[in-house]
Amino acid sequence: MGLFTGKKGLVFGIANDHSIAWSITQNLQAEGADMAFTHLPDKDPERPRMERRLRKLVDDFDRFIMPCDVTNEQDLDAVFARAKEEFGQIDFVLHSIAYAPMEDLKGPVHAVSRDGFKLSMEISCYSLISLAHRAREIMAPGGNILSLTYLGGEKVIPGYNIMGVCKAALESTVEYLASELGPESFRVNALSAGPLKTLSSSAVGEFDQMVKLYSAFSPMRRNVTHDEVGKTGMWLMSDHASGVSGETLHVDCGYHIMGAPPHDAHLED
Ligand code: 0WD
Repeated sequence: MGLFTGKKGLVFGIANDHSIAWSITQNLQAEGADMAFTHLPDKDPERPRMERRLRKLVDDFDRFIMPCDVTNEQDLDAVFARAKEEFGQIDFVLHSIAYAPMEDLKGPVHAVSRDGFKLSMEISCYSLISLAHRAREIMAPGGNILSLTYLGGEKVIPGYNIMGVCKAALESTVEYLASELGPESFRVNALSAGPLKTLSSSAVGEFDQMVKLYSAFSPMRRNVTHDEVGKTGMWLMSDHASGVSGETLHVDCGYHIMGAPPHDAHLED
């Protein structure tokens, strides 16, 4: 019997096999979770690239797959209506979504466009609110929501720019949602992952430099792995973490505690 035997949930944000949501999904599946997945709607229905990539990964075990652009209310309503139909109630929602237009992400923050700011906040932060609002209607007692964040929401990480502002808002949102949904027995948490090579992170400036910094600065003198983030994400959503809510849990080999480089840090190549 697995930690997720009999548990049902929705996963938002698998773009491909490098996605953090995929690492968490693999661990959920190994523990017996029953899941449905969404992908970004394909622009060309003749060539459904996003759907195909997701299907390749989850085809053997998904309950259903649906397109969902989180900026589209109808898409969101359709996913939750289908989840209610298929599952009755759900036990967890994984929110692993972020976006900023490239020209705004490149920074500086003071030059971000009004439209770029709105879209980045809408997809990277408001989407959690819109998922939570719908999820609570069909969540089983003890259910929970997990979102993904990064240290750039707490401290200035050069190159992270507008996404840092979005993550600060997201982490605050996690706390307000946890406070509001707690009396209904629901938990809301964030996992703050160290830098991992994915589609999204390849758009963030100085990503390779960040990975080097983690290896040199973090207490464990290495960067975190996809599987470590996957395991901890699964754990946070499991009943083993039933007393944890409103938390931003760092899974970053301890990097976030450092205020200055360790004595043995070598930053050269
Ligand atoms: O180093 C990293 N990779 C870290 C990522 C460190 C710490 C946190 N994170 C966060 C990201 O900010 C994000 O919130 O983890 C989350 C997942 O990111 P990921 O796994 O690094 O990236 P990726 O595999 O690209 O998944 C993010 C997905 C999108 O992928 P693409 O690359 O196609 O934009 O977010 C989804 C989409 O699947 N997404 C949307 N979903 C629905 N509606 C939308 C949208 N409008 N926009 C993006």
